[in-house]
Amino acid sequence: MTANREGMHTNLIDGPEDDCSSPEVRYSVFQNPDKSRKLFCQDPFKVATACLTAFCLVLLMILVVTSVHSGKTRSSDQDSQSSAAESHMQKNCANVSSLTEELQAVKKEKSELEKERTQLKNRITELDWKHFNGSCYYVSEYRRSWSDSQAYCKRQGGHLAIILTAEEQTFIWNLLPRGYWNAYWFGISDEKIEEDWYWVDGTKLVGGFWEDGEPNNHINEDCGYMIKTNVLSRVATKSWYDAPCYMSLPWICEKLVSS
Ligand SMILES: *[C@@H]1O[C@H](CO)[C@@H](O)[C@H](O)[C@H]1NC(C)=O
Ligand SMILES: *[C@@H]1O[C@H](CO)[C@@H](O)[C@H](O)[C@H]1NC(C)=O
Ligand SMILES: [Ca+2]
Repeated sequence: MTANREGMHTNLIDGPEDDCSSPEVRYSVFQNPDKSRKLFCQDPFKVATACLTAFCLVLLMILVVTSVHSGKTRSSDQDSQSSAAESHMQKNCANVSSLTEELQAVKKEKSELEKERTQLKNRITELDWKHFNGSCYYVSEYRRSWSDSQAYCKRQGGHLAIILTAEEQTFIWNLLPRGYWNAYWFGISDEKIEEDWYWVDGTKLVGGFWEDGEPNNHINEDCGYMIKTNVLSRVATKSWYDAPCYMSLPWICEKLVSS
């Protein structure tokens, strides 16, 4: 078998009987095209090379065609992808605009609810105002400085309470809860001129319901408050003290009854 192969090999290379067998001829083919006839019958390498070249060309063409085709396919994939992305974007835009509308509606509803809440709050606040002789009085639950308390009362359409009669003083005092030292700002101060007490409406104090020994300006005290303690012997008409205006205390507002 080996011998046989070797024989074939020898045959192929040497070419047995024809004149193609000369090595000179074989290798001169490349340099001399005139000897084409001889070339043709001759070299099996040549034929193989030609075949391989042809085959290669075909392969190359197939490759090119395939790659062009697949390129096209890919770009059409990209097209469909991008159009899908586009429609997705359109959907999202539609979503955004519908959400924007919804947001607008919710905002409107929110502002209406806030309005309603304010009205309800006002009505509840109205219930906190107690009526006496043409005025309504409000006792706060929170604490503020004297001027912040006055600002609060002003926002409610009133002012810190101005107390002109013993009946009015007693009515207000009866609204207050008892406590260890329950103190409430009302509308009097001597901030401008020491010991010249004025009401918040600019009128001068006449008389008043001070505790004995008050006001004493003990630690530069320019604002008036009244107390209602746990001591039952204390009375409404001797309940006023002075205190530093920056102190945080609850307060009493007064406003005219609106007819
Ligand atoms: C938003 O888009 C998604 C799909 O993209 C859809 O299911 C949903 O219902 C849309 N929402 C609105 C509010 O349009
Ligand atoms: C009731 O109000 C009027 C008008 O403000 C006032 O003149 C009068 O003194 C007040 N009466 C009492 C008891 O406070
Ligand atoms: Ca004072």
